[in-house]
Amino acid sequence: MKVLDNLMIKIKNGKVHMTLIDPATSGPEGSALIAEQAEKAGTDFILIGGSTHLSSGQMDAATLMIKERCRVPVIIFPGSSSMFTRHADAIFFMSLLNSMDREFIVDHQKQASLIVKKSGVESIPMAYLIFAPGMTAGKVGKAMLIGPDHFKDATEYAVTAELLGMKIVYLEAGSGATFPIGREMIMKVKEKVSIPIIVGGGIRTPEAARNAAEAGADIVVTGTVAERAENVFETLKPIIDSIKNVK
Ligand code: 1GP
Repeated sequence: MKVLDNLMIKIKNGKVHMTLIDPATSGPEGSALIAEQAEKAGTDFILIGGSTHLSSGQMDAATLMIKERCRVPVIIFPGSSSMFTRHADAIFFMSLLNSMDREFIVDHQKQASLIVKKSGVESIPMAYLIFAPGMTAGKVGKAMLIGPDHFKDATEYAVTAELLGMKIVYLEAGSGATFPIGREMIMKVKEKVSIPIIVGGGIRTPEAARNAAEAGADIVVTGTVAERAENVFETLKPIIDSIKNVK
């Protein structure tokens, strides 16, 4: 089954959790370890990537190790055109709609397009919106950060994504954000779009994850919390359980 079909079925049946692993932080071995524990804790998908530049060789090495250790589908979450591996199950072919620089809206995508198409790796069109505080993703992606009460901007971008045919919209506060995207923001965006919403950045507790899910996030992403955890399973299990109970 295609990754997007699988994801849509999961979304119909409840909330979805994705674990973001950045091989630039964890290395191939560490990435595989996190993935294995995250799978045990009930994560639905592994996202591999981040804002730090990685070569396709580094992406290959980490993805192959992850796939040796767990069966959860692996989706590339690229920060640049070279962050691709044919060993992944899918790629979020994404555009940072609120970037000031066309590089992140369409140029990296253009550079990677022929390789991605030829590889046969499933491509999932996704809009990426970066909110304050934005962190490294906001700086690297030269984002015009969406403020906590800029509801109109956020909903307009999200509806634009839907009308352009994108399958998912990702609301990003930035990895390691001091505060996650607020409830009201998620609710306002959810009200206006019918494509699934991913929320991530700064979610470190079961309460924060449940908040995002209750407000309307279909998919909740956590990254840093697992990278920093002494025990990845013990840390992720309550976070994942907290969203799985939300209807
Ligand atoms: C970053 O939204 C993800 O792209 C995850 O953020 O690392 O803060 O969990 P955290």
